[in-house]
Amino acid sequence: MSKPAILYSFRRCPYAIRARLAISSAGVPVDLREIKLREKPAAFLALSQSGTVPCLSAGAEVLDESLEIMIWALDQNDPAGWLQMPKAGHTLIGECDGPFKKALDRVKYASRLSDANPAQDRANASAFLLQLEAQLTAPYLFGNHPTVADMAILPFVRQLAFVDKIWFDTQCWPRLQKWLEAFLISPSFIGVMDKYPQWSPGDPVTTFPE
Ligand SMILES: N[C@@H](CCC(=O)N[C@@H](CS)C(=O)NCC(=O)O)C(=O)O
Repeated sequence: MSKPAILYSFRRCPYAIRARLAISSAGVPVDLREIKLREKPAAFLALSQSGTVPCLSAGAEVLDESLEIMIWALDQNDPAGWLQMPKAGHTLIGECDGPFKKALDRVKYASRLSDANPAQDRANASAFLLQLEAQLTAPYLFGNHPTVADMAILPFVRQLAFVDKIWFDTQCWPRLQKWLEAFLISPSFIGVMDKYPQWSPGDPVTTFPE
């Protein structure tokens, strides 16, 4: 038996959450190493070119991008059919990771910005959310079952929603609100948000999913 892949992760990071969601759906066991971004372990820095989480080491392969990690897991096993997604899903993920993430960071860290413009930044983030609202004619972005796009994007929508939940909940995007609420109470999401102690070299293996 080959050794399980190692996943360096950080519980609250939306990129790491999407990677854990796919690994959990695939049921491909990995050795999870929870790290702190302010205290990155040497073993992680030696592996990750970008120094970002998630980072997966599988044999000779190192995957430094959350989307690659999702595909790596789902290519091995995809019981829920997350890979059955039209091309438009990749476009949506690209918009999430590009302009939306930029707007999200500006909303989230407004107090740190010298040129903060909360109304404009919220409007920029909302443009993507309204696009999702229009797309959500079924329970998920592309029909009745979730795809990689849902699971890649939801952790970022969650992050924006919780910057100011009252504001988020009072906007006119009912399908988006329902989509997020269903995700937040889903066993898939709850199952990847367990807390793990910070990893140190020599610690016993933490198998994820359990
Ligand atoms: N391109 C990467 C981006 C991951 C990323 O930026 N993760 C953040 C945490 S949410 C990070 O590790 N930042 C490095 C740091 O804060 O030092 C991916 O999709 O996996």
